[in-house]
Amino acid sequence: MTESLQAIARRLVEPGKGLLAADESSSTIKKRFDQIKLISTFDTRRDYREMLFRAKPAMSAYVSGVILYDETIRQSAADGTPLVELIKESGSIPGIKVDSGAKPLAGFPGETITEGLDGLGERLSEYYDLGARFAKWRGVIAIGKGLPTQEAIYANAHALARYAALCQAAGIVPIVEPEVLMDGVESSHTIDVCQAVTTDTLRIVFSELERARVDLTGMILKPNMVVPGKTSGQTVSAQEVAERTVAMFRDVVPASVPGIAFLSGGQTDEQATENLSAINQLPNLPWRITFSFGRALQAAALQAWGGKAENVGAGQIAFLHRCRMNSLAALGQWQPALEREAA
Ligand code: 5MM
Repeated sequence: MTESLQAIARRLVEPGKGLLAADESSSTIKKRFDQIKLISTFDTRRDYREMLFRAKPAMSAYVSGVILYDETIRQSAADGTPLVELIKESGSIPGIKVDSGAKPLAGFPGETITEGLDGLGERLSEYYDLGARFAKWRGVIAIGKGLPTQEAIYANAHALARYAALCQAAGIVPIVEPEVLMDGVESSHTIDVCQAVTTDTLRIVFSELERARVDLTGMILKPNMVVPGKTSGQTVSAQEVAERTVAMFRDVVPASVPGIAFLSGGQTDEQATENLSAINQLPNLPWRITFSFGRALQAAALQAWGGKAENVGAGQIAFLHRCRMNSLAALGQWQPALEREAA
């Protein structure tokens, strides 16, 4: 029986579970592998992702879905098992990044438009056949002098809405990711600026989603948290991040959206977890709020693995730890002492 969009969306934000964003494009995964001095090849990318997807205790207990890159959804483990099967065996849902990246927006220096709409309908049916039940598209909004422009926000929101409508027509749950960067054209902006720009962006995104007749009950929002720019020097508590982020959502995110799954955006692992936990401690949240982290779930595992077969177990333990911490955060139950205990 075909599972409804609503049922898939609800499974993605099941209490205490969240998403693993493992959809780094080839150029991004190369940058990650550079940090451990590992050459990025078809096989090393497979070995790395196989290590994560075979981390059964982490995957089964804490990971509701995995966002894959086009290469990965077609790849098999060293023993020939398709990686998609490993994900499904752990009870997690395979998903796919379907955008083809943020490209310069003509006429708007410093701003980008995410491409990938041409032929998307056909690609989505192929991905469905390959096992994907949800997809992801990331629009990127940069803060800078005079930026973002309304044109860039509208163009990206419009593309996100067209993508989301195509996904739903193909039986695939769209994850709608409008990311306001912590380090865009500049990174010295205050938390006030982040809040104003993110509010504006989300308002326009939801207005475009509604105009495109996207069913909000069959999608997941993947936003940034409201945080200061990376080099602002501003220190804010997790409580403040949480209050500002949730106040913004109450203003602009309809309660019919079943789930919100954050990106980590370059926050440290622990900051992202602490902020998520503070958010989930706030009362009367109409949405399930969880993680869809890339770096904040993978960085420690990547370091522990270091590209060596003998370190697969250590990489999986590091991955399990971050998954467990973020699961607790998704329930509002994370404590700093738990990080120290593990260390
Ligand atoms: C995993 O990174 C994704 C983007 O990859 P490309 O830039 O190579 O296309 C990214 O969309 C990711 O899914 C989200 O930003 C979440 O990752 P972080 O690291 O921000 O939690």
